[in-house]
Amino acid sequence: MPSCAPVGNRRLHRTCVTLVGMLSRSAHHLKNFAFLLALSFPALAQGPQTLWYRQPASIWVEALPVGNGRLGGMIFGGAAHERIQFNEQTVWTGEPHNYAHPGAYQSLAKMRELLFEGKQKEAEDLGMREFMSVPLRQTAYQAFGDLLLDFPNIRKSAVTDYRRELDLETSIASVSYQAGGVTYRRGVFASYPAKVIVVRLTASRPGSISFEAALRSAHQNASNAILADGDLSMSGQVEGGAIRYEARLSIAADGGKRESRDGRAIVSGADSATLVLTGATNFRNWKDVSADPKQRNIAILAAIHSSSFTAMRSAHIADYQNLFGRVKLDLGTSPAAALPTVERIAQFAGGNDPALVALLFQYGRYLLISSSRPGGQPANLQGLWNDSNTPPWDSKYTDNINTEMNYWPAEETNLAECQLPLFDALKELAQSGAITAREHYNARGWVLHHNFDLWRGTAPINASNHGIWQTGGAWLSTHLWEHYLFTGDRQFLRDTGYPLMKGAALFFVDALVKDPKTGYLITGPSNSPEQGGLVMGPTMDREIVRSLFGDVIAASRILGVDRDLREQLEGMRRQIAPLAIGRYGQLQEWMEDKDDPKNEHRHVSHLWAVYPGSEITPYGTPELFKAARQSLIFRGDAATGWSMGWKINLWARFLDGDHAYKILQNLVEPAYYKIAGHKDHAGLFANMFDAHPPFQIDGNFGATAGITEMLLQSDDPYGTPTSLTPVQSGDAAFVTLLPALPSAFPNGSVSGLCARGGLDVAIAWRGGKLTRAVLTARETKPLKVRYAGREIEIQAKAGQRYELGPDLR
Ligand code: FUC
Repeated sequence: MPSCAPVGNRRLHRTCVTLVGMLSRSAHHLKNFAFLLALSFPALAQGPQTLWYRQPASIWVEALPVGNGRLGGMIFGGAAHERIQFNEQTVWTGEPHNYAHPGAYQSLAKMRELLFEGKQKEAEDLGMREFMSVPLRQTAYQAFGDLLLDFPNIRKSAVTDYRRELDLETSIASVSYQAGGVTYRRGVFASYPAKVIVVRLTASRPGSISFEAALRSAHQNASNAILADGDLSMSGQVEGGAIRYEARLSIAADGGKRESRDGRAIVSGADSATLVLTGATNFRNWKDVSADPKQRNIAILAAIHSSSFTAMRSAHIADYQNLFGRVKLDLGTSPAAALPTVERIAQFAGGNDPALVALLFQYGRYLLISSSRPGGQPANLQGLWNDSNTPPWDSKYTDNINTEMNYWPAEETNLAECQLPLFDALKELAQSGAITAREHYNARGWVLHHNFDLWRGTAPINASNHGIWQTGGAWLSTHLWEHYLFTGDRQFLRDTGYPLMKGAALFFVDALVKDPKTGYLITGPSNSPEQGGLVMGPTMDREIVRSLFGDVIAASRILGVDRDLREQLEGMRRQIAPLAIGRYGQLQEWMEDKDDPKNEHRHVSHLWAVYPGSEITPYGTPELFKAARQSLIFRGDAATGWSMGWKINLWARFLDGDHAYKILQNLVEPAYYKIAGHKDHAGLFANMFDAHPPFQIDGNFGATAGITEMLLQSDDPYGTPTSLTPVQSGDAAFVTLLPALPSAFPNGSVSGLCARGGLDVAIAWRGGKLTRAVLTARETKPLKVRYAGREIEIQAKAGQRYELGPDLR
C-alpha cells in the first residue's frame, strides 16, 4: 500500500489504452471478446462498498455519479431509456476578466474609520459604492449535456430483476435487468487515463443489443452532427460567454447493424457495444481560451483508438485503485448492510448500521478522486456534477468554508495528489489576487475574498457585509503548509508552497491595522462569515492570519530563507489580538463581547482555531478549549449539510466521539429539496450526495474528514496561540489514536490513514479499546503518540514501522 508519499516524487499512473481492436476483430476474436466482457461486468453481487437501488433514478439526486476529474456523468439507469447527464469542468459562463475595482483602496481608510466609530451601516454603504468587484457577481458553472440511449426493444412493463449500483471498489456504475428472457447489463465508468466516459452494453443472448444514441446540449444554439466515421458531435458556445465546447460520442458495436439518422446513431441486433464519450472546451487557463475543443476530442479519441474495452477497463481500475485502495476502513457490520442504500439512509438514525458510516467515509474519497485530479480544476461547490445553468451559488468556489472543506479529507485519507488542482488554482489566484491586493488595499502580496470562479475573480463580490472578507487566500495557503506537514515534500514546499504562502502573508504585513482601543493588530474591514456584517478584526481572521504567519515562519526556517521577513512576522504575530472568552463563557466571535448565545447560525467561524486550525487544544489552551466547546453547544446540533460536516470534526476535536456521532446521525437522514409533500431537509439524497439542501458536496467531504478525526488526530494537543509547537514547526510528529471513538463502533480497524509528520497509520480496536497500531514513518524526527491519557515518545526513523499495543508498548 502506498504510504503518505510526496506527490511530487510519485509518478502518476498513466496507462495508454487504445480502442482500435474493437472495430476490427474477427468473429472468433469477437466471441472471446464477449466472453471477456461477460467477465468484466460480473453479476452485480453487492459488496460492502456499493450503493445500490431497485429502481432507476427519477430525479437527478438519485442518479449515480462517475467522474475522471474533468468529465463527470450522472447515470439515471432507466431500462428502456438511459440518461447520462454530463459535465466538463471548464464549461462556465463568462470570459477572462480582471474583477478588481481600480483605486478601491482610496476608500479603505474611511471604511476603517467608520467601523472604529461604530458606524457599520455607513461603512457597508461606502463599501458597496466604492470597494466591490467589477462586476459585482462572478460567473456560473454550467451543465454540458446528456447522452441519451433509447432501447426500442425494451418495454418497461416487461423488465424484471432490475438493479443498479455504484461500486466504489472499481468506480464502475452498473445497471442490470431481465427482459424477454435476456439479461441486459450496462456498465459506465469515467477513466482518468483515457480521459473519457465509457459505456458498455452487453446481453446474455447474442444479437440482443439495439439502441439509439443521441447527444443533447444543455445550451441553446448548439449544433449536432454525424461525423464521417459515424461519431456524434455536439458543439456550441455558452451564451454570452467565451467558452466553446464540443462533446463527441464514438460507438463500437460487435455485430448487428449501424445507421445514423436525424443526429442519432442507431445500432440494431448487436452482441454488445462500447460507447465512448468525450467532451472538451477552448479553455486553456484563466487568461486564455484559445484551444480548439474539436482537436482536443480528436486527440483524446485517437489516443485510445486501438485499445480494447478490457484494456481500458483494466487501466481505469488500476489507476483508480491506486488511489482508492490506500485506505481500508472496517467499522463492523449489521443486517442493515444488506438493504438498498435508500433504506439504509432512512433507517440510519434509529438503527445500527456502522457499515454505512464506512461507506459514507469511502464515498467522500470516491467523490474526491472523481472530481479533483491533477491537471483539472479543483472540486467546486458540487464537485463537478451539475445539471443546471443557474446552479445554487453558481456552483462556483466559496472559500469562506466550502472550498477548504472539499479538501479536508485529502491529506489524511491518503489522497494528497487530489489536492494538486487546488494548488494549481492558488498559483493563478495569487496572480489575480495581487492585482486585487494593489487596487483594493494598496498592499503587496495577494488576497482572495470569499469566492472565486473559473476566471479567478478575487475581489469582494455580492454584498459588502459578507463579501469583504480578507482571509480566503490565507486560509487556502494553510493547505499548502499542511501538505508539507503530511508529505514532508521539501521540493513542493520550496517551489510551490512557500512562494504562495509568503505572498498571502505579505498581504497582511501591509493590511493589518492597529486597533485604536486595544493596540493589537487586526484585519479589517472584514466579517465573520457570513453574519454580523462588516467589522474590524473578526476572530476567525485573526486565527487564520496567526496560523498563516506561523506556517511561513516555520517554512522559511526549514528552507533557510527570508530571515528578515521571518523576524518581522514573529514580531507581528505576537501583536495580533489574542482570543477572548466572553460573558457567557463562550469564545468570542468578534473583538467585542457581543455573541448571542441563541445564535444557531450555520457558520462556526471562530471555532476555526479548534478545527481545521490547532491554536486551541485540550492541554495547551484548556480555558479556550472550554470556551470554544461552549460556543459550539450554543450553536446547536441541527445545521445545513456542510455545517454538520464541520461540527463532526469539531466534536471529534473536543474528544467527544458520541456527540460527533450524534451529528453524523443528523447528517445521515433522508434529504429533501423542492419535493412536493416534503419540507426541505438537510441530509443525504438517495445517491448519498450531501444536501445543504440543495446538493452541495462539501458535506460529503466534511463527513469523511470528521469520521477520520474520530479515529486519528495528528495536531499537537499542547498547541499554543503565540509560539509554534514542534508539530506546527514541522520538527516533530504527533498522533492521537482513537481520540473520539463513538460507542457505536466498538470494534473496527483502519489502515492507510496519514498523519502530520509523514506518518502512515493503521489502527485496530475491540470493545472500544485499542488493540494494535502500526505507524510507518517516512521522516526521521521525534514522534509522540497519545492514547487514552497515556503518551510515549519515539525517535522515529524514516522507513521504520512502529507497532504499538494497548499500553502503547
Ligand atoms: C456560503 C454558505 C452557504 C452556502 C454557500 C455556497 O455562503 O453560507 O450556506 O454553503 O456558501
